[in-house]
Amino acid sequence: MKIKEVTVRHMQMTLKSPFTTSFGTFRTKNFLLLEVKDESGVTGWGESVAFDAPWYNEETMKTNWHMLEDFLIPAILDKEINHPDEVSAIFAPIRKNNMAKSSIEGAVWDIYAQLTNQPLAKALGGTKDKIEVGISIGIQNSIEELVELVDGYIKEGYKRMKIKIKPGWDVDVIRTLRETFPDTPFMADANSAYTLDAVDVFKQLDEFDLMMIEQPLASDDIIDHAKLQKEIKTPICLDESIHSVEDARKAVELGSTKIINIKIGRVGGLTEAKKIHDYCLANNVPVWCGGMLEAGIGRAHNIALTTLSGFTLPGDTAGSSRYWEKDIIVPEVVVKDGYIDVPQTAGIGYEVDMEAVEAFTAAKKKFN
Ligand code: OSB
Ligand code: MG
Repeated sequence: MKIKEVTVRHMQMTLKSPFTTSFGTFRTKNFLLLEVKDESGVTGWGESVAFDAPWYNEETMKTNWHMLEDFLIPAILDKEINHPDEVSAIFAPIRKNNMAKSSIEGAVWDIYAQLTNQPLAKALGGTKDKIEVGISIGIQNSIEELVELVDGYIKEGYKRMKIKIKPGWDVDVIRTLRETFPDTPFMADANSAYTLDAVDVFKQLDEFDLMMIEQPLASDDIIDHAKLQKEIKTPICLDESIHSVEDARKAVELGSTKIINIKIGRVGGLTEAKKIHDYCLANNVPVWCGGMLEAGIGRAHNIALTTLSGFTLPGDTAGSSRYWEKDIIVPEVVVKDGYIDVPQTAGIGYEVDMEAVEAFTAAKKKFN
């Protein structure tokens, strides 16, 4: 294939309810959506998971636009591409900016799956026809409100509850949840809110049979995580610290992580995500697919990736209605009894709702 045209859109979609992590609150999501056309007119879609502020990592929607316009799109236009794996090689001279790279790489995978007439999940080597999903629950105003939310999500069928924690919203919260819901699989995500000084907090959390604790320490650390893991029983799962299969190998070898949260954008695309999956499968490290409050395109890519056999733990890919009044794909992603059915048509397997896309477009630019 040869990429002939890329349309970049600045999208603006308001979340149904605010989502609060230890680093801030999301209300409206600003992100980039990419429509990529090849020489035969086939269209692939990609979504950047960079937020509008550099809280989660250093990228933003605007740095992504800059990288796409000035480096990534020029690097890929008119190049002969036989397989999407070649995209990461084309982008290799450009350091980091993984979410920007991933947005275009995902669209190339979508085109490749359509050209080879298979679902994206199959093109990636996935084997499942439904995936098991959990839900990530932000910091609330009170424990009572959190208990009520959890109760609702259990009734909706979600397979595990991920609870965001931060200093002052941790041990008491998790204790109450464990007492109220003795059999529910829970995990906690700190988004780097602690240092090793807080080792006692994690020793206390050890009592509540959490599946794992996600990214307790600094986003650029794998040394202190290894020290913390030696002190506690609950498995540590790294999110922010892992940007590549090499990062994954080093963290696993050091004992910094026993489980890995794979986010396609954070690691620079589906090809690298697959490499991390393969490494972890070979080394008995369970993985699951993280989320970045995606709209439908990003969600579809996450679903396809999760069909790989090493994704043995429920991910964060909840249904569209958990985030949006109206998503940009048809049908929307639906969770039934804790599972999402994997679409069986070629490409990402969902139709793009162009009317919705236009309605949420704040700006767009075509490159060819
Ligand atoms: O750390 O996994 C995270 C949302 C925004 C930024 C970081 C994270 C999250 C989530 C939500 O946990 C996952 C989702 O529902 O998409
Ligand atoms: Mg996380």
